[in-house]
Amino acid sequence: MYQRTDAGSLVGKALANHAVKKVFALQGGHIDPILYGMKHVGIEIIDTRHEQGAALMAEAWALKTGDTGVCAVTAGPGLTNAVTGLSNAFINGTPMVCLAGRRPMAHADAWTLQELDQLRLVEPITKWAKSVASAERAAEYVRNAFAQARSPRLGPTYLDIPVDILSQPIDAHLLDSVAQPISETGPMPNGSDIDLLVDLLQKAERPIVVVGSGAHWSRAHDSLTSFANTYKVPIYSANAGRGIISDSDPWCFGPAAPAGSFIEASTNADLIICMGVRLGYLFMNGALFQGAKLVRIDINGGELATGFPGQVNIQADVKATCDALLDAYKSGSSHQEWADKLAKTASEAKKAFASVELGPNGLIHPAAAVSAMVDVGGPDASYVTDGGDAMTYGMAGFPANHPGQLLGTSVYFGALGVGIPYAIASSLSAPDKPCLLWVGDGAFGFNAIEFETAIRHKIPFVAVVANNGVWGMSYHGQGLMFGYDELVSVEIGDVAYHELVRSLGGYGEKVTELKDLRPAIERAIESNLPACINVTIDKDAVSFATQAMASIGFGG
Ligand SMILES: Cc1ncc(C[n+]2csc(CCOP(=O)(O)OP(=O)(O)O)c2C)c(N)n1
Ligand SMILES: [Mg+2]
Repeated sequence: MYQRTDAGSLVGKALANHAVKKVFALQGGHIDPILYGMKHVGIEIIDTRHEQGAALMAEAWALKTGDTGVCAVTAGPGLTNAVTGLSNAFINGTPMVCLAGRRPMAHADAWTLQELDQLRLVEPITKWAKSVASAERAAEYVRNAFAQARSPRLGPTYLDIPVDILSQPIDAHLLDSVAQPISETGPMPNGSDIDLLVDLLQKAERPIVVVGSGAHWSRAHDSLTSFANTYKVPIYSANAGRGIISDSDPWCFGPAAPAGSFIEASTNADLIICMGVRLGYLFMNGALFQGAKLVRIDINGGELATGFPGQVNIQADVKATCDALLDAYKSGSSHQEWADKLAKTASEAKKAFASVELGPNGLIHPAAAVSAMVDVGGPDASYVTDGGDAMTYGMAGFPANHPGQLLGTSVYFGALGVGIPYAIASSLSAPDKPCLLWVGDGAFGFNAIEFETAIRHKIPFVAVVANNGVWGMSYHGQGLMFGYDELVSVEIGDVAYHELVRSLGGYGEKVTELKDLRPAIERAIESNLPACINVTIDKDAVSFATQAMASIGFGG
């Protein structure tokens, strides 16, 4: 029996005070006291097969719930394996805490087990990185790790505890004085900024609003929806901002991406208000926004100063800004004609997507597979997508009707492999809904062994694999930029992914005909097991996003 009261007990108590219910972890002797500390306060540990999976699941848990995700990894290689997940969260601005083990302080620089300069490793990929200085102060450090993760701009923090400090016995009374979390409030907009925004919105003839992850983290769902319907402004959403206003809302015009009506909207608008959205290559480095007055709103001043400049810059929380705009509403100028025009383009694009069936070689087109998944999953399922071309079709075709409903490969960090860990955390956070993952065959490979984690923990989801036998975005990127006559390192094998999953104890089927796909997905959902539908996809279907990227010199 583990009966010690130690720094691990303080960590467990501090996590419980922060309402942490689940932690994603992979065991190591350097973190055993933390694992026991968490277990003793009733925190469920989802133990993974690779620390990349643990870190990505923690990030996805945060993206789904709006809370702070937590992972725990062991010293040295445990941490190096988590680096991709931490970097992904850092670039995405997702709040999470990575707890790590570390070699004993007393054995520093003496060739002990799993020695590494961990702080220097994580400094560029975390907002805040510290090592606990004494056993008694462990809970104080945990509290700070959460507060730092949730201060503008949000992101991952890192805390390690040298194992000799971690396992040192402490006075049990210290558990009674573990402090409560720091409360959060984002910066409020000031009155003159709101007056200016109201004036701009009234005078504009063709306004649009683009919302990003900042809208998700400020929990702006209700406020943004009321703002859009009151001021009657078309809203486009990106990244974790997808679903902050429901795709089914009449003022939501879908993703801020080269799909639907966004290009028409952004290149013809006279006013573009960006709320909590990072302006980088996703918006063609400013080329899409050239004709409009650009207003940027973000909780972080540094973010406003990065990327292409706005003519008006407001450092404020998205929800607080929408609330203040609603309070200040006087009378609206109607943007109905402009909105109708955009709605027509959006609905034509939707119809075109839905009508696609086969690719140039007569095999299933990725858009058709995505449509089949939506037919079965319906408007409320959890959707995840990962891959190159595959992901761009998923992002264009899946609904985002509520916050966190749709997760995908980070458009800025671009790390393939997030799909399976994201799907596991998605299913875990919304267990009453089916969870459907649309994943490239290349992207599938990185974290495929996490199917075993899902099977062991009984976390069902259906991975539909876009099996085109190539790193498709790379294949077409090279083909479009350098010619299809000479390609390098873009082919992968035709693997029986469904049998791989079956061998682990999951459900699996292979599909080659479009008519068989819907029933196969239905059977996979009914199995209530982690499942894999391996679909033969036409490799010559090249997405619009890949073509747009190749035009600015990116080949996947
Ligand atoms: C971890 C990682 N490695 C490599 C890349 C480069 N890359 C971008 S897209 C892509 C191809 C993705 O292929 P797949 O997952 O099969 O999807 P497809 O494009 O074929 O639909 C590659 C290799 C990356 N973005 N991330
Ligand atoms: Mg592929």
